[in-house]
Amino acid sequence: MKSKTNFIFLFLTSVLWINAAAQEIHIRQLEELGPYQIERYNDFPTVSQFANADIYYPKSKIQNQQFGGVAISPGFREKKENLSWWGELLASHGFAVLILDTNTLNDLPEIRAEALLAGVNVLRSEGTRKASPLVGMINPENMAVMGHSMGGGGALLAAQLYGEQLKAAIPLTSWQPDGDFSKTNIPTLAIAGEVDRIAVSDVHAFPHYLSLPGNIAKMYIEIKDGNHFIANTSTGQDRLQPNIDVHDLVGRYGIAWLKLFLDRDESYRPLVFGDMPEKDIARISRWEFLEN
Ligand code: 9J3
Repeated sequence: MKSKTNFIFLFLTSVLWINAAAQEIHIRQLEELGPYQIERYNDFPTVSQFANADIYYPKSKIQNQQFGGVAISPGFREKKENLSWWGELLASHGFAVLILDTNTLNDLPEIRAEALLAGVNVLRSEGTRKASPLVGMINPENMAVMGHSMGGGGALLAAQLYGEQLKAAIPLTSWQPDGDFSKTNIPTLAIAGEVDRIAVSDVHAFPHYLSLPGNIAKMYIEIKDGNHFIANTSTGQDRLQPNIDVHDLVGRYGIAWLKLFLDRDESYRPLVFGDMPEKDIARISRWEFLEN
């Protein structure tokens, strides 16, 4: 009897231990480049809503494998290079990613929202254009928008205006005065910086998050000591430089959000809504979510 209890105890603890270990491996795998080799091109038919773009995509060995798509807009006076690391990361994990340059560097969020929708539609049409490297590779149903600052405001506006054409939004240190996104109906992950002096989180990202309705999946992650550029590429440019390196953390949540809500892969749910590892708890100043 005693040994049977011991056996059950050992069995249960080892199952829990194996689960925890598997989870840790899973977490680490999302903090670096993923399994796919990355390809990139920019010679697709032009559209009027943005100037040009880089399209990053996973090189697949599987015939007719389809991927979801993500359109990304940079912020005020920024270029696509300021978000290029997302293109590489997300493509390596199995997404087609279009990062655009706006028509003018000063385009307001409303214009960036239209550019993002056009970007999503470019990805869709690249999936059917005969000469496109992406022909047959795009799942036109699985589309998301992202953006930094005014591009984050644009992503929120696009999510609200065109939600029926999209599956998820990820605004990065979003900027939109008096932004009210209460009509949004797609899962939205908001990333913010505690010491953002440009889009102050208490004025922009946090109220944006709070304005989202209570019946959708939504999450707010605020990076402790993080500036306006924590989710940007580290380019070395003084003005647009992340002050601390949290790409592992925001990258992991970004990938997991898209795996869960674009690809509908439920195995990522614990990575999104489960406990945050201790090492990351220490790096955030505010974290709120509704799972729904
Ligand atoms: O996209 C952004 O970084 C917003 C910055 C900003 O405050 O613009 C004011 C004109």
